[in-house]
Amino acid sequence: MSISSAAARSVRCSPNGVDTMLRLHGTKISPYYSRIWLQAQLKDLPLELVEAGPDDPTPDAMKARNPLGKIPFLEHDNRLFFESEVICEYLEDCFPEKPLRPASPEDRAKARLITRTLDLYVMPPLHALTPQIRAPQRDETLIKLLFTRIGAGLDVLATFLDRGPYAMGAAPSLPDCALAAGLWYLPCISARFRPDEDVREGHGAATAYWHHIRSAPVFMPTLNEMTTGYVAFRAALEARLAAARQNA
Ligand SMILES: N[C@@H](CCC(=O)N[C@@H](CS)C(=O)NCC(=O)O)C(=O)O
Repeated sequence: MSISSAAARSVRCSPNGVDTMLRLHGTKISPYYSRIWLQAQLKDLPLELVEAGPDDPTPDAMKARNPLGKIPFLEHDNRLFFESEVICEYLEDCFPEKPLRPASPEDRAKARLITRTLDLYVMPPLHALTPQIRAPQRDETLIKLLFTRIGAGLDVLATFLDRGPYAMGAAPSLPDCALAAGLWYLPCISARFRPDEDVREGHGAATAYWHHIRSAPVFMPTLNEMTTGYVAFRAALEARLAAARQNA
């Protein structure tokens, strides 16, 4: 387990008025972890990053404390919070300075709709592809169906991205954190099947949005850091698999 050295500072949580520590457990190549990391950067929250990947062989007592068995999870003032979007909302509630939720109920509903569209209609078919990566015999019919579903999810997302250049208009807000990390992640899986195709292309406003967000100064350095982390992760994974094949 490694802990980001720069970020361990105490912060004040407005509702209970106590100095407290924010620790985010997970890995930067997780789109769910990274949406919270991006949010913390936009809000200037001093978040301590604790590296704990889903396949991390290091025994991790904190990870074992998530009943969902997933990363990310947030440790705040000795309490644990699960599910990335719940954590993002919790942080907005605790730290209302630099709000990343729109002001009106109608716009909040729209912002949440955009994130839910990503979480319910784009990411699940992408994750369903994962077992096929190393399946002894890939199910090409299923793979085709899942790619169609990812595309359909992106097309629906495009209809909700009708403001621009950010999800809710001129300034970055909470759905941008989810979308930047989620759209960044798509080819990490999809390119394992279709290396010459970028699934983010050909989806109207969703594609235009991706082109904007990937080079927006507030997101680009972090997305680049995620890419560096992903390249290192893949290299280590391939080395581990090669060693296992040799020993078999
Ligand atoms: N809905 C969850 C999804 C989190 C998730 O799927 N995390 C993955 C890593 S990206 C994980 O922990 N997978 C391990 C597992 O499912 O066993 C969230 O938003 O936090």
